[in-house]
Amino acid sequence: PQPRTVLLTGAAGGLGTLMRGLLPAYGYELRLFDATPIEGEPDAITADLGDRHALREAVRGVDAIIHLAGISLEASFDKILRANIEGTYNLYEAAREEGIARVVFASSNHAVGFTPRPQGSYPLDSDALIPIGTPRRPDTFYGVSKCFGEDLAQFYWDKHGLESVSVRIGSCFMEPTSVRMLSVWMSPGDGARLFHAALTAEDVQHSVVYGSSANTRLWWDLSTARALGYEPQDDSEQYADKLVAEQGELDPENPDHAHLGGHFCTHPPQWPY
Ligand code: NAI
Ligand code: 15L
Repeated sequence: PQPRTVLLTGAAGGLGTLMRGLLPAYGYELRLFDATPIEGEPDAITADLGDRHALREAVRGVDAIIHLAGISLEASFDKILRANIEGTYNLYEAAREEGIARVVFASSNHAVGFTPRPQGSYPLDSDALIPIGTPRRPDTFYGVSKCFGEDLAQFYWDKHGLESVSVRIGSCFMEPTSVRMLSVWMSPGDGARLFHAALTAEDVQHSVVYGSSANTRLWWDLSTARALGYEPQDDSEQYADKLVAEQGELDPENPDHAHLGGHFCTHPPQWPY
């Protein structure tokens, strides 16, 4: 049966706010969790992922979890360690203790960000698309933390039978704002469709999927997402003329454009940070 009550961590963030708007239409009752208070949501749980007691109470009694909370961009290793590595461990451990059946984990394309960008004319041939099993090549400490989260999800399945879907999200915003995003954009509507599929597909064990719309300029293989029942409805191509006119096509000579992760591979220029 479809899970009914879902804990949404990171509910105050950009993606959390979009999903708060869209997921209730699928019949979910959301319990909200974030370190940042959410205006107009008096029942939201305001707590840090480092607070194991609060996390365990937050998890208690839900049917599933969508885990979005964490640092969503590059940061110092110490910050990433606390929020994304220890925080995701705390979340999984609370889920195990409370017998939660499934976690949908917000991984990122930056887990494979140093993968060379596929070249060729769009749409790419299917054998040019980056497969889900491509070796992981994180482009940041942030990307390393997403690799850790995927491994933790696999470990909790193998060790404890706790199922997960790790979604390597591209860019989920209202509209794409760069030429790179034309390839990796996930419309909010498709994001909700993919989370719904990840919550309801049977026997997912630990599945890893790319999260994007059916973009004409797609770089990766969506077949593991489609295997969950995901049917993307959107394509970023409607934004292509405007973005290409403003920014030009991706430049093979520009290091910011050489890899899947874009400027995450080249930023920040100063080390250490
Ligand atoms: P965001 O930065 O807007 O939201 C993250 C939320 O997590 C914030 O509300 C923040 O308060 C909360 N948070 C951070 N550390 C916390 C902690 N220690 N305890 C409790 N709450 C904490 O990020 P966004 O864009 O909404 O992304 C959500 C998730 O999806 C993140 O895990 C991000 O890495 C992942 N993701 C998002 C993509 C996107 O396109 N929006 C692309 C790829 C991955
Ligand atoms: C991510 O992982 C970030 O959380 C998001 O803010 C975007 O930068 C996205 O990747 C992207 O690659 O565009």
